[in-house]
Amino acid sequence: MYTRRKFINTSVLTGASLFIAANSVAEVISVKSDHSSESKPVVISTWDFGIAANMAAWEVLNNNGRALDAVEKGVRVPEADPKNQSVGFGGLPDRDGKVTLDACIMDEFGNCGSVAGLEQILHPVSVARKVMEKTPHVMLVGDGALQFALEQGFKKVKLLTSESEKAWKAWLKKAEYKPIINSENKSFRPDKLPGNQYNHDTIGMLALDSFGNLSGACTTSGMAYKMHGRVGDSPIIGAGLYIDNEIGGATATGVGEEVIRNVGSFLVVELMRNGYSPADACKEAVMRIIKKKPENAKHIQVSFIALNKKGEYGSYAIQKGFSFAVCNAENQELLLKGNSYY
Ligand code: SD4
Repeated sequence: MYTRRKFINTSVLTGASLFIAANSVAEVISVKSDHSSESKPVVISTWDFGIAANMAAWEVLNNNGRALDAVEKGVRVPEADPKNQSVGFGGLPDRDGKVTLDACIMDEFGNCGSVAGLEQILHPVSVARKVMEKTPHVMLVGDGALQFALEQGFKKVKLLTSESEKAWKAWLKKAEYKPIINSENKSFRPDKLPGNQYNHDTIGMLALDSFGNLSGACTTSGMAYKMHGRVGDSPIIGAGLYIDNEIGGATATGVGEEVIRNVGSFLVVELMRNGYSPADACKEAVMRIIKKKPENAKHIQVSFIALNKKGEYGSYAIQKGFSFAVCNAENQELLLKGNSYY
């Protein structure tokens, strides 16, 4: 079992590729494409912060736990991290200064739960799971979601950190809603903005457990400075996340409106049903978005990751700089650089 961090450029089709992730041990790794060989259990998740989240999920998977428990445990890590300004605690607020959270979860039986516009609760994914398990509904929003969370014993917390409040106050000076391309590539990031606020957004996680069952979760504070009440793709089953235990799962990050318009994650799973590999399915879903609005697509980021029933995985993004983390018995801290259109 290896625990050293690895960073692979999956755009290289043959031969060895060498990448050095910050504070990590460099390794030379040979990869053939954006798919893995078959393996289970396995967990994958979006962006660099997926490494820490995967490791929490791995504790469950490695003890023959259920994929559903793994994804919930995994995404709670970035939800609780105040330094991460795109998920949960410390998330950037909407234009009115309110941190509103969106999350969903889906299991191997097609059960799912979701919350949108939830305020003052640290772990929206766990509220989403309660919606799934304790109500006859799939989705609760706003005050109703908060009321339900409190009834279930969740406690109110202040989600707006001083750093995120400072960033919002700086934004208020111009108050222009201009989503900035999410990327781990620093060249996309305006220099003057504080913190790491535009590095990445949203954790989407997919897991295949040792019983061969799939589950997924997705959680976010949504697009920074959105209108109060705006809901993105992340809590919408079929858009931000979809699981079909016969086929595979997919999840999305990026400009949620485009993902919703194309029912992105459902599309990726259906493409896999029709024989596409996870990477090719993600690519086709991204191409659908680009084809519909080529001019718009130049300026936005959308990325998908997918995992199939065999444990093969892949990703595709509009813009470069998308990364996703993979954790299995061979590697606990693998970071893959996703292929992209631009
Ligand atoms: C949303 N998809 O609210 C989320 C945010 C995101 O990169 O992932 N941004 O639209």
